[in-house]
Amino acid sequence: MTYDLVIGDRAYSSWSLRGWLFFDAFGIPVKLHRARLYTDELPTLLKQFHPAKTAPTMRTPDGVVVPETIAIAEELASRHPEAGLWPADPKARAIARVVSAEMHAGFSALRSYCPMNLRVSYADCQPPADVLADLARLELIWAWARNETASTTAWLCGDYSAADAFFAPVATRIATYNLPVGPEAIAYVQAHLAHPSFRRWRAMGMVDGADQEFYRRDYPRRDWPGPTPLPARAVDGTEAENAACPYSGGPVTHVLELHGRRFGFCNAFCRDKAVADPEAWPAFMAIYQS
Ligand SMILES: N[C@@H](CCC(=O)N[C@@H](CS)C(=O)NCC(=O)O)C(=O)O
Repeated sequence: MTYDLVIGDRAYSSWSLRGWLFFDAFGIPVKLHRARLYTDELPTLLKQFHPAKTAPTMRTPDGVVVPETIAIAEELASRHPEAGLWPADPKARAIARVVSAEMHAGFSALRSYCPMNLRVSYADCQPPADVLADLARLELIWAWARNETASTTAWLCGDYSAADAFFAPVATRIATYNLPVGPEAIAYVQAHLAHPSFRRWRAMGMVDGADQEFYRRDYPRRDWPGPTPLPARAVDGTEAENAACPYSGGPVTHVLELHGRRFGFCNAFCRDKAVADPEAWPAFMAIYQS
């Protein structure tokens, strides 16, 4: 028995990203159930998770249904104290909880004007005053958390904690919409974009279904400001250096090419998420570097 987690489209579902980071970034195994937003997939799937209405929703190995991101974080932290979702130091832990709670309840102007979209980056979105006010508040509480906890890492309260997972989607909004923030906040955004779990989520989000029209904006585009992926591409055929898929060990059915070399995978999604960001996948990089 393991945890189950209902998620929405990876490119767009900011709350799903948070819920998933509580597992992936803290080494807790989970089985995912993905439903496409703006279809009946999510309500249909959630019938098995009564009384949940939103993604993410977790089911614990003993069968308790836990929707609401903050409840998922708290429940996992209680059940897995060794995973370090909250800082061990009492003051840092309190501060991590404060900023997470404010994130869970607030920043509605930023969230509605700049919905998360991991597939694009815009040069400018002309943020209105209420969005700028949300950004100012974010910069204030991020600096406060860092100062109060004397954090010497890239993160808010020492080591990466659930508080940082709560702000990962906000960091991506700053990246996607090129929002005006100071150098400390930009450094924090860059740390998120380079975080291994986040890179894996975004790589999957790049290939996780068609674009959702609701998130389309006509702002001028720029390149994604995170790490530049290695130049892989999907190719036809099944001929590859490796006989078995690096993730499942299954037979090769889909192939990518990287720097003139061919590597195989057991299905299109596994291949395409590696094409999107090869370095995000340690099992793939192990065969690439061997
Ligand atoms: N307060 C909830 C918000 C979750 C939420 O709004 N999730 C969105 C996807 S990002 C959703 O499920 N939307 C579908 C709907 O509301 O019907 C939480 O903290 O988990």
